[in-house]
Amino acid sequence: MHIEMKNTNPFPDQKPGTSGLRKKVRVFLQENYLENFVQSVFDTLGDAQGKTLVLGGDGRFFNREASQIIIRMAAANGVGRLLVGRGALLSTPAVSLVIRKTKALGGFVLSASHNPGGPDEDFGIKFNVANGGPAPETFTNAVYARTLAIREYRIADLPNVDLDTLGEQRLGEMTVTVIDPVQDYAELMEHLFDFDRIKTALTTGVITLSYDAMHAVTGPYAKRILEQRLGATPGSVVNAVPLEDFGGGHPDPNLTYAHELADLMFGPKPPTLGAASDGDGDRNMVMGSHFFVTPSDSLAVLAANAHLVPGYKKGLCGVARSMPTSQAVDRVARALGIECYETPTGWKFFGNLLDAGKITLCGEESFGTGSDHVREKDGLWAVLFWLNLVTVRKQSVADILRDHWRRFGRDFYSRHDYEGIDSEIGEGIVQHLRDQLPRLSGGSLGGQPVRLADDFSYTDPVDGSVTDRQGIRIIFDNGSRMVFRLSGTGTEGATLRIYLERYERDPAKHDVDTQQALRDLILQAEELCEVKKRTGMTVPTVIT
Ligand code: VG1
Ligand code: CO
Repeated sequence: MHIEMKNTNPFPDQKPGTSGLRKKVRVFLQENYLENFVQSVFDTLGDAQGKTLVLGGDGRFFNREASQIIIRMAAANGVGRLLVGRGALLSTPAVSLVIRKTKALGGFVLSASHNPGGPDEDFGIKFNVANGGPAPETFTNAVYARTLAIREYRIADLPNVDLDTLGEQRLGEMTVTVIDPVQDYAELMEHLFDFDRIKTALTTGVITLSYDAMHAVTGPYAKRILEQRLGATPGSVVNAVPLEDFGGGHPDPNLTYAHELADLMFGPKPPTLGAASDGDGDRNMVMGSHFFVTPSDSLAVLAANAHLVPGYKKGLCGVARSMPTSQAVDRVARALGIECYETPTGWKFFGNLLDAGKITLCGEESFGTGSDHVREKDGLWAVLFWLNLVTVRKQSVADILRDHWRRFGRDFYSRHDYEGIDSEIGEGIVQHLRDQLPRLSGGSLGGQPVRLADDFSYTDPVDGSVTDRQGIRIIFDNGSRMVFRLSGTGTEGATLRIYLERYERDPAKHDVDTQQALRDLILQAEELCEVKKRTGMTVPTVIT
């Protein structure tokens, strides 16, 4: 095997965001762009000699070509064994699982997640470490520093590997094993959930299901598990073939982008459960007949009912949520007498808590839920959890939620996104908010006393690392909150996210429309951050 040392020049823009490096495909297609980043990961890893790595992606445009490049670079960097999903496909939670199961050094996930795909759209790459989770900031910061200094990379002069046939191939000193992307994952799910009971409910028609894979990576997983293994009626899984451009859509499971599913669930004959997942399979949206479950509520319901599911019947050791996620799960944790941790946005912050056995379940408002079974959020896992719950509780999704609110109260919650803002204007909005913190802290807004106004800072309780500037939060005396932050996953300009939350104890008021219930807060938040004045936008791009 001939190893080439190629000269290169650094790119200034390879700082990983909330979840890896995401750029337009045309940026990734620049000569040496991908290679620089991958070599910087190898340089940061240190000795990969003889070690095992995992590689897979969500099937978007450039997934296969990028995989071939990474395979040749892995060979040149001394990797002993590389496990690749067939067709270069692996969902994000499946990568996490395979890393853990094979005790690999880590793995590359090729995905820009919920961002659209295709030649004019987005591509992304993320490195997960030995615990199966996204690399922590110490690692990604070191990779970034390396990308700014890199002068050469190593690549083996080898032909393309056949990625469509299962089994082993020899590549110089390295073994490439093409694995079935679904098998390990399906086995783990069978372990965690009551497959027999769910199967009976599905095959007897007690429960009906529609799952929208959005032409992204979970199609093959959902077909195999939901239809073939659990007996859901053929056709229950729709848009199941992964496409390079996701059929032209945003593979983002929310009411705006998963409108096909939303129309069905709010239509004349909805199934018991409706669900969708994103590009790389780590997000989930759950709906019942004529009912949308907010991700924050979903996390709270899973926590409150976990003991009903085989994999969690011993109870939970603790839970965690990202800071902007609603406080619904906090109420459940209090009732269960367990700890609830509040972390910055991004799954990497849950890793230490999971590894240390401090939490069993965790989640984010952005349609992400997961547990200690892997170190990523897991879309299909959440759907199976819900399937298990509706089977055992013999109630509709809506009734499960209404019961939950009666017991714990309801956290009305919504996120308003303003996309494609000029970056400087976006930064300006956040700075403007920061400037007002001293005035707000201990003061009032719209006549309501403010209990706390700050820019969220997190000290990791396991390793003591501090991450600051994670979002402006304004918390009122009555528990209502507004949070502002800029997205770290976009590839064009800035996206401002405004998160709004109000608690309502009174069951007589639980059926109010969410936007109506949050109206005052929404108006105050818009005025405070001056989003309309500064951007000229009159309405949010997406409301979830
Ligand atoms: C968004 C979400 C965040 C999530 C991240 C990655 O980040 O808000 O909660 O962890 O996407 O999800 P941001 O910085 O744009 O708000 V995924 O499914 O893209 O891996
Ligand atoms: Co994702």
